[in-house]
Amino acid sequence: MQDWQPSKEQARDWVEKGYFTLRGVVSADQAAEMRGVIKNILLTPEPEDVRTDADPMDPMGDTPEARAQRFRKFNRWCHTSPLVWHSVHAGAMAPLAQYYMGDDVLLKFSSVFVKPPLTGAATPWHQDNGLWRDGETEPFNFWMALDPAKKSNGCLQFIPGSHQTEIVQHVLYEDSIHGELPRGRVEAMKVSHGVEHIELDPGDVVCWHSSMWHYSPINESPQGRIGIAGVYTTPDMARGKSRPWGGYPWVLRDGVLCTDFPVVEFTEEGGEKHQPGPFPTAAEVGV
Ligand SMILES: O=C(O)CCC(=O)C(=O)O
Repeated sequence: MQDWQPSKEQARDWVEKGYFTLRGVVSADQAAEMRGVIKNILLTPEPEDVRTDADPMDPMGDTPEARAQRFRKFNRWCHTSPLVWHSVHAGAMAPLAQYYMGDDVLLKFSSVFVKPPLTGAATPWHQDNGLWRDGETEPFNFWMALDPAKKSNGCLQFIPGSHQTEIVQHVLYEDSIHGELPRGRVEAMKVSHGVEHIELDPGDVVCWHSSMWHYSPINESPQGRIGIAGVYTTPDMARGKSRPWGGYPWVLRDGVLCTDFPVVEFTEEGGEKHQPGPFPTAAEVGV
């Protein structure tokens, strides 16, 4: 595995803005292959049998509307696809994982964000650690575009510098699809810090701190916007926590890339357990 170093600009953005972008982490052809694998799953009949789980943070019920919502996201899927796993999470992104997390790295979470043409739902403003509710600020988060991700089809938006805030209590509004940052605070942060649209081409990546405030709007365009995300953590952070979203696959062990497939999961237990409870409603906390 090759070493990786941020450019001066990336290093500065990481500290000051809380995120940076990288171009062409995988080729456009590799991105197209991965998109094909994901579309095969989306287009397979009875997709509820093949891992289109509800967001585990807030199960959305089993009504037809709720099932349709699940298409916005496959949770914890990337390590079950050998192509995606070896190309990205334990592939092109592993040198960055080593640079930021050290020689022992686990994948805490992975998702596919589907955001289909014309119907793709918004992801509300949130901090990833505001959804995890485990107090962790150190994991390293990334999102790779497989389709072009542009303003027109609902690219990610970030509030630069918002990674320096505390982990804010996330709440539910009547129309929330999962916990979200209090809407009044988001409006105030947008005014004080501004918002940046993260436009990416297939194979480009954005990386961010776990406390970063981010969002994506609905997709009103005819262009779909598939992207894959991952969160890296370490055995030290994972140890002693129950892992409510399932096991954490090993990515690097003693600096060596884990090439096993199926993946090998970190299994050590002990210490304090973490099991997130329900989010309070906005009315309950008065926001
Ligand atoms: O793809 C999106 O629209 C949302 C992604 C996101 O919020 C995340 O990966 O944490």
